[in-house]
Amino acid sequence: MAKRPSAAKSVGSEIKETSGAGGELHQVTADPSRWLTTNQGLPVADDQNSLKAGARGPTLLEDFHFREKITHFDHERIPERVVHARGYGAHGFFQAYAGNEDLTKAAFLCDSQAKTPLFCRFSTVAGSEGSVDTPRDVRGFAVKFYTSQGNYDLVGNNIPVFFIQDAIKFPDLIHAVKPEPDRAFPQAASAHDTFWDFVSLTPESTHMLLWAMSDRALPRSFRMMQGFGVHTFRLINAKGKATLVKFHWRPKLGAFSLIWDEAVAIAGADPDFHRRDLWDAIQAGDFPEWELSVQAFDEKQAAKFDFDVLDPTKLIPEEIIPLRPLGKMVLNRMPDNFFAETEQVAFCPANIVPGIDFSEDPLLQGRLFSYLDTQLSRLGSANFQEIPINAAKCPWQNLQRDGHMRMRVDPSRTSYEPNSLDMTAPREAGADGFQTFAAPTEGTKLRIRPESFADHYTQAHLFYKSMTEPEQRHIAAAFAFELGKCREVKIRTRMLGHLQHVDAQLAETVAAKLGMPGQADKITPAVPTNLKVKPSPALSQYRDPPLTIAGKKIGLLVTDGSDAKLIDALVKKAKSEQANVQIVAPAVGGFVDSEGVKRPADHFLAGAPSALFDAVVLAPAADGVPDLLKLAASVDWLRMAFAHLKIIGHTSDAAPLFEAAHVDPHADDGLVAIKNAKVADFIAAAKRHRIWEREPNVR
Ligand code: HDE
Repeated sequence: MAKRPSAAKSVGSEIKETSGAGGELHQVTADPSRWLTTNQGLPVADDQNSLKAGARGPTLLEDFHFREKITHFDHERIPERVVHARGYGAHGFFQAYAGNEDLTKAAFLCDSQAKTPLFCRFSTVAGSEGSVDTPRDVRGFAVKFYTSQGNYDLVGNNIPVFFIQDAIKFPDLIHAVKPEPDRAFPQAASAHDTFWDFVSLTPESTHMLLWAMSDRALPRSFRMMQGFGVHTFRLINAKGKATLVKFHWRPKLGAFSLIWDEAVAIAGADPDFHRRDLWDAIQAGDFPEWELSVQAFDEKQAAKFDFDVLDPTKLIPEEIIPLRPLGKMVLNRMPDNFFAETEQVAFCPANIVPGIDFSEDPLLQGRLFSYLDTQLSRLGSANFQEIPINAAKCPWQNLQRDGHMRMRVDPSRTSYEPNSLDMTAPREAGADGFQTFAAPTEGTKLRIRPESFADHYTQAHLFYKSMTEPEQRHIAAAFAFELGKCREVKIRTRMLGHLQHVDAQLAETVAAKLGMPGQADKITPAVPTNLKVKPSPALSQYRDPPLTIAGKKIGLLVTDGSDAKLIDALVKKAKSEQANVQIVAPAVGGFVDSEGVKRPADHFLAGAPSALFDAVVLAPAADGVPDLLKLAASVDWLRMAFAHLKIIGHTSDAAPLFEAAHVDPHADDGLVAIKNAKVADFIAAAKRHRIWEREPNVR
């Protein structure tokens, strides 16, 4: 055992500043040359046994070390977020492109030389902190920029619209989707009566429901997810000119999704699928990137749209207002401590900088209140902004004082303004500070929804119409699944009534899948659907997907005797395309390849269903196949890869597995024979991601 220094030397712990593009955070380093101490710095002699009255006697109250240790443990948990409880974050930076000054004076969007540190947290909405990563759900996409003018938080989602138009309905929406309060289930699922009861009585949610039932609610990876600011915001330039904008994040790897059956399998095989994916990528130096863009428009253009830009259930088709790139975000460092950073980070849409301003969207207006309020109870003190992950990285000073857990020591005699005693006290910045854009407002107090928010179906129709056939199939299947989980018939018939106004064919398909044709309620919309609305092809994920396997995982099934040349060729080729090969062997101890070399495995077969991979290769040795055939997991591996429409590479020795799984190795061009370790055809095919044409035959 290492010799420790004298007790006198071991008192206290060292504070070190960690650096990195993610910024500076206070981090306490564990120093192996120092003793374990109490919180007071007292070296602890024995951390194995509590202090007792006699070897078999009761523990003594005097045992201050035991009491301190257990008391701290008893208070280790804080309330989880009321929504977005399950999340995962990373540090990174933002770098603006040159030439944004016509739109905004925000320093971090104008200085193309600066790398602004940031922290980004992705989340599911409905589930608890301990729920799984892959439920059908909206994903949060929140970014805190530590800018030179203060923290700016862009707190968005991976879907560009929302369920409700007014923040006053948010508690109702969330109460409806969370586990039903009497029975406390289902967890992390919208497929239950109370959710569908609420949304079917809230027609404004129809557009968002189409998105939530689409593959967007099943992202393949945080790294392959778009983000949206949802509301209309304002950008203000140095001349005081305002431009209305919608924010968009686009992932460099492209936007990809899981298939529902796959998401269900993953939930069991790897509940941390998305966290692990982000962790693995960043630890491997494979830093994910997103481009930040805006759709920029003015009030005149807004007035011409056939929807209201203040209505958060509406989007602006990119074909009408194209995306204008502003800069890029790179995530390049995982937090050192999940609780200190990811759990304690507090985002707030009201955290704003000069050059950006709000709009009058009533959902946004409500959010401006809610976040600070919820954080006061979640983080327990008005001083939560002093926690390193929340603290501004530019200097900050004001006259707020005291409160629970105040860390900052303000030395001044005065903490009021105006004062004549301390001329160094902080003063207002005037024109150099944040100035609210002088937007005109109306004068009468009203509890009312504007008429311009009344069309609840046209954009739902627009979305459905803009999807490819497989995307439409998935939407119909998701509605049927979720409504199928509702016990109340009246909820199903009411929802079918709404779907008739979205799209007749969708309504019919869902009714048929539910075995309820002709049972839709008659619903008279306030504004009839404009069926002539022009589709927006940009809304589809699959119409024009990037042909790439960058950032993806290939599962390679091997046995003892598998071809060493093939394995090496696949790993090399995949690497050249920025993809990753993971070896799946019958046992985790590894396997001996055709050249007699013992190699490690990344997974054992029973623990790694093919759902975990984007594409698979079956390369067992002929001798290994009889044993593989005895394992249900190996037949399932192939059967599921086929059912999940994956690209499947195979050697001729794998033929008996195909027979056992009832999969025709020539069924379509997603099944690629690999001969003589030549893997180029397989990799080329894998860039297609999935074979959609296969789907009608397998589902
Ligand atoms: Fe949130 N939301 N939200 N939300 N939201 C929270 O704040 C709220 C909405 C979003 O990773 C809470 O600190 C209201 C839209 C994200 O920590 C809470 C309304 C969008 C996150 C809250 C909305 C979001 C939250 C819970 C309707 C996309 C997670 C914990 C008016 C544009 C941030 C917390 C993180 C979290 C309120 C609707 C995004 C309660 C009242 C629309 C990404 O304050």
